[in-house]
Amino acid sequence: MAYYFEEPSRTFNEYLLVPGHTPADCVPAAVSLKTPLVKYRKGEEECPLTLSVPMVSAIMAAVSDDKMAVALATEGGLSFIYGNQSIEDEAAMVARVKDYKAGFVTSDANLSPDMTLAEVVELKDRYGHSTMPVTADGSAHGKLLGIVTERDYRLSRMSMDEKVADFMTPREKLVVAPADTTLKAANDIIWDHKLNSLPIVDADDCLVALVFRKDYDSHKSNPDEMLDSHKRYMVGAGINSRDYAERVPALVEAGADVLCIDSSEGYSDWQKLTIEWVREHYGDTVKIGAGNVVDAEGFRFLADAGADFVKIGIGGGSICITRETKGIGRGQATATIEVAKARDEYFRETGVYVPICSDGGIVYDHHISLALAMGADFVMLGRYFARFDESPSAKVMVNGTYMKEYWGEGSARARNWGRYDLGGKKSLSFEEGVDSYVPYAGSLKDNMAITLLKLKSTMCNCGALTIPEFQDKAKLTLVSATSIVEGGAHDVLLKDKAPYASNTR
Ligand code: RVP
Repeated sequence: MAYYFEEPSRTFNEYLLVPGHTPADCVPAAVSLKTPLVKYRKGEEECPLTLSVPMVSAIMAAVSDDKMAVALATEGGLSFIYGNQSIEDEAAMVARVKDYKAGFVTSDANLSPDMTLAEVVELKDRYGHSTMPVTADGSAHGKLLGIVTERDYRLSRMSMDEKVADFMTPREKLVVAPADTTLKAANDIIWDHKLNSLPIVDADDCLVALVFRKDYDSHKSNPDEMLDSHKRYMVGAGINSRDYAERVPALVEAGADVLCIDSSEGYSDWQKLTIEWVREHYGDTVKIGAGNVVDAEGFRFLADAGADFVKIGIGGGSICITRETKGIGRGQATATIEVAKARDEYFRETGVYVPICSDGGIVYDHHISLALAMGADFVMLGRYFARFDESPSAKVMVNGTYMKEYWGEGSARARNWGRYDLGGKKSLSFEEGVDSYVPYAGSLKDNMAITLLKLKSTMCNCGALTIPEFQDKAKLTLVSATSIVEGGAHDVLLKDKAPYASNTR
């Protein structure tokens, strides 16, 4: 006979935190959000990899590329570069994060000398940059021939057919600096020569990067930055349970700090074999997470297999339709609570603490607080990060509002069938995700600042200054359907919804 769980499958929306006593010294500024990313012998040794803030970005093409990874590592979280691309492309993205030097910008709007003024204006509108390098082949790292800024052309006086070569500031008039220049030295040159930007060139006079005067203040170091022992940004990478023998070495070589097997359902021999292969070839030096699971059995299987962390969640992602198509999954709150209990039991038995990550289904900022209170060590988010400037997807205007595109890895658009594959004929694949828009929300930095402040404030309400203390002290209650109504604004006429506030008047 089938096994029946006693508890219904519940979501974050069905829970609330009940405040505890807040001591006078328990203020948001005193809260630490540090949390373990990989397993360790708690009480005996330090966790070898700790996140400064408990947020990682999803292993998705619409979310985690090198640009997102740099932005998130700067704020203390970590991105897992998506694995649904060629091994070379994924390794190159990882390498770009490791090579990234704060303040050294690889130009995304570049000109070649035979382009016209019309094309310059078009590129300026598209990228919003007024400084564009001119290289022999029009690429970001071609031989530097000059620079075009708004000072080089006058739209009212010049023909739109005029060639870049005829109005650019040529190479011989530019101040440049060599590739090994530090950010401090670059800024000194900018100040000494009263420049707005400084091209950095290699020994062959090819463009490496640009340093901008306006960025000077924004590159002072951030105490939460996720840096490795060489002061490079840290980055994770997604792998699958098929081509790991080729993909893992390439990612390790490129400098990935941690890997994660990306699968919609991780309680399988395929994951065990993948972890075993990594252990056989790299011992414990390569850290690897596994998942996703939604119950204690699944957790125990992956922990025993040697996973460095375990990811929780099936069917709760905003773009995920796995529960509808296959009838499998579990409410994210219930899954997190049960797996957290299994993690604690495993620790009591073995002395090894295997961190768990609640993945998917975070809609409101307070869902992050709930997931952590329920025992998650960190959370993985897709929709949340997809809304920001730094996500790889296109920003588009839909019905007068800016949106970002966001699609599931199981959608026809991503064609990441491997994530959902259980072997057998590829032609039998079906969709488990959708293609969608999410409202554009601006910069990652601004949004994370608010999210993290809310989290710290909630922790203080519960009398906690650290995440382990929060998990220990949290008191959670289920909510009734009617109390959910009570929890929002109710029985008032909201001003921005009222007829007189409508902009049609
Ligand atoms: P969300 O943050 O709710 O957007 O969820 C993101 C998560 O959804 C991912 O980390 C992944 O586990 C899951 N996902 C990604 N693609 C799909 C799909 O197409 N079904 N699901």
